[in-house]
Amino acid sequence: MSFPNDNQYVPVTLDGVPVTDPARDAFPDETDIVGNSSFPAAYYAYDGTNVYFRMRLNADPRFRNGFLNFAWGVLFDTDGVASTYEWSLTVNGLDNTLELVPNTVQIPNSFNDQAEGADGRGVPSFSVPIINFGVARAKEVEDGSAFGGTGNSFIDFFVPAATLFSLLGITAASSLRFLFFTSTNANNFNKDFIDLKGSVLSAAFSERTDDYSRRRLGRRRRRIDFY
Ligand SMILES: [Ca+2]
Ligand SMILES: [Ca+2]
Ligand SMILES: [Ca+2]
Repeated sequence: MSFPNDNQYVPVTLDGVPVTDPARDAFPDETDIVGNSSFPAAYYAYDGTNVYFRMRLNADPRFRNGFLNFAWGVLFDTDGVASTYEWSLTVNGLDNTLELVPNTVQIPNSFNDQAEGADGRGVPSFSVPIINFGVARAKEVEDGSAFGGTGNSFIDFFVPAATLFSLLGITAASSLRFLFFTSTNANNFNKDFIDLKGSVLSAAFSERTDDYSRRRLGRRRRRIDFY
């Protein structure tokens, strides 16, 4: 299984520019999302088979043949109501799994709204072990970004599109918003959030994916896109 090339990832945007995040607003550095308009903080990609996500981190999140005991992930707004998220996709460094969990009891505009899972106890609807960095990996950035004073790293993870689409109840033509985060564990969003404007969840979600395609009309289409 291979990941897209760097130039196949699409920057996640908000207000027409790539999402950003300051260095050293979360500790440790491995949970510190970083980025500016030149070095986007988050990306996605879709190749027709898998949907990929990428986040720029201050420091390398790997430990031995897995990840440190933190969590890195993305919240999805699928229903167009940006004050709530519907699903979380998380690299769970404690269990070394990649998990997709529904947020069945929603608290509007709360950053402490944990994903209950279909069973009400946080059990993922989809969970796969991370073996040999197969579905989640990290690597040093090759674009030279060095927020926080040293070279940064990307964490990359992906899910099969068929799984993501059926669980989230969407299609490749659906509109999504993303909110990337890091945390102490998979059920507690307490480290870093992308681009937290005004401390309101509804203002922190990225633009809808159909806004990306609209803005790209007339431009050369990327090889990997939601459309
Ligand atoms: Ca940060
Ligand atoms: Ca929502
Ligand atoms: Ca909840």
